[in-house]
Amino acid sequence: MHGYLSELTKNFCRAHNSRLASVESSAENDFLTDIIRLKNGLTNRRYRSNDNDYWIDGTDEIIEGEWVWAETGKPLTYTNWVPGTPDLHKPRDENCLEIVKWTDHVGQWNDDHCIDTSHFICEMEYPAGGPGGIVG
Ligand SMILES: [Ca+2]
Ligand SMILES: [Ca+2]
Ligand SMILES: [Ca+2]
Repeated sequence: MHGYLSELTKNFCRAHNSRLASVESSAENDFLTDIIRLKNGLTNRRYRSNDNDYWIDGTDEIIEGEWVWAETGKPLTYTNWVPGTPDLHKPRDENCLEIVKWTDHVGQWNDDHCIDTSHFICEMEYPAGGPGGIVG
């Protein structure tokens, strides 16, 4: 599923009793990484570099360099940045958070332009409180 990181995306998640995913642990990130690998048939081999990555709920749009989960405003407690990110190169332009499927970096995080069209991940709480996700 494709969508702008926008109210449209958030409304899609809400319509499915979920919200844009916040990733608070390596276990949760591993869970999503496994799904992304499965969906894309990824091994560690090269994939098409022009393909889309996956938006999650993080942003530093309000204060540059201070990453928070947009839904709650809480700071990120766990991060999994691709080495060299968040970008120092024009950082003000890249204020939204995505999980990438770049070669050798599948499951790591990158900051990117919020208006880019990409996939996104909604998250829904299971009654047991475990990690859950809809990856579109
Ligand atoms: Ca979560
Ligand atoms: Ca930024
Ligand atoms: Ca970046």
